Amino acid sequence: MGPPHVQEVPAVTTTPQAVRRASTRRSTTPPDPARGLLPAAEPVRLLDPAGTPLPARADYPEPPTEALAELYRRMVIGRRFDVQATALTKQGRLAVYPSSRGQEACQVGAMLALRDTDWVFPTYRESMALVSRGLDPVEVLTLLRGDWHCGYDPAARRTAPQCTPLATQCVHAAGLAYGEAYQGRDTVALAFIGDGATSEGDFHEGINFAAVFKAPVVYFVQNNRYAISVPLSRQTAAPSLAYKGVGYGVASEQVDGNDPVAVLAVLNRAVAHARAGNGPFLVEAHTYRMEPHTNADDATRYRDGAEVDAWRDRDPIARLETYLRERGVLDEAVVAAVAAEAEEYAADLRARMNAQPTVDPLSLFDHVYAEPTPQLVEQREQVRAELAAAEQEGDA
Ligand SMILES: Cc1ncc(C[n+]2csc(CCOP(=O)(O)OP(=O)(O)O)c2C)c(N)n1
Ligand SMILES: [Mg+2]
Repeated sequence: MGPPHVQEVPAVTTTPQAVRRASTRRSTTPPDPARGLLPAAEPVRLLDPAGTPLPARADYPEPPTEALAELYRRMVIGRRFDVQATALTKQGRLAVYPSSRGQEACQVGAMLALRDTDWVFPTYRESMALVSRGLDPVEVLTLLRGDWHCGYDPAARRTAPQCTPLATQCVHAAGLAYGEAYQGRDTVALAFIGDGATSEGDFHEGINFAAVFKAPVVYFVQNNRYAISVPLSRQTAAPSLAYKGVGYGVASEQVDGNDPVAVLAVLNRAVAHARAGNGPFLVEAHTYRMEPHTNADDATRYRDGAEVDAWRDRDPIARLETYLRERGVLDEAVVAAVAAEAEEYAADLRARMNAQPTVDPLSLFDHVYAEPTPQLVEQREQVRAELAAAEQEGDA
């Protein structure tokens, strides 16, 4: 998680050849003809809950060791970030924080499967994913602090603002991905979405458009079993949320979302499928939200402690750590060094979040329209005059 850097955006190449290339690219990973578009009956799993490797699979090869070591490092830092952000709500430094504790394999695995030139369409739950992508954590938390709409530059970071209106990002991702392919670039867009939000119209409209126009989108459903207090059983009667892709002609798969190795393997394939010109791919990750919906929610009112404890035993970080220690990739010294790095990361975040932000009230009028309307110009002038008068009064 180095310093933020600005990703260079390649020049637009709208030649007829480029358009033809985009529309005729062919798959390197066609869907299994025996299964068609159907997801496997069971979620893909490469490690058992204790971290013991399961038999290797030709369709989902294990990612390289270096990628797994990096996955571990970013998951540890991601969890520490998440704990720190929750603490900042209690100190009044953040208005609200939706934790993704327990979902680290999904949050970090998705980012590792993408290139810097790919686009991410996050929801409010994805702060951990964004810091794991290398975005500045203070910029990521700005929206949740409530003093600005979005703290980072979406175009420069190829990361859309975190979406609170459920599923709207599914439509944005389809449009962006279609536009990129149309211009001959092999960009992939990954849209995060929750289990509950797959009931929203925008999810269906977005995935249908992407399927019909072969837009390179990965729809990544984090099924964390709840939409605030509504359990999955009240959300769908389908055997799996992955079936929602099949109806639109989209290859779909289920994965154990607490198995970091499997999450990265499945997303690697999904991204390759989309990048090769086969259209969208839907991945449903079975995972669990360990914390309440946000700090403003009391989860004990709708789920019992035994359920939460059962998921604690499937902790994704412990699972990967056990496996990598067993393989000799991690030892005591590396684990301690990663933990120390995570502490440093949290201390830096604390210090910077504790500095009182100064926001120019007039900036409220910026970025609403490319060209401000006459009404906005008038209102801006009114606020400016009032602020100047107040300042004069203060001086007197
Ligand atoms: C269009 C819309 N309707 C309702 C809400 C209120 N709301 C916020 S989060 C949420 C639950 C979403 O659950 P899920 O999609 O499973 O995502 P999770 O929070 O579990 O990550 C609801 C209903 C909203 N933000 N937007
Ligand atoms: Mg959910």
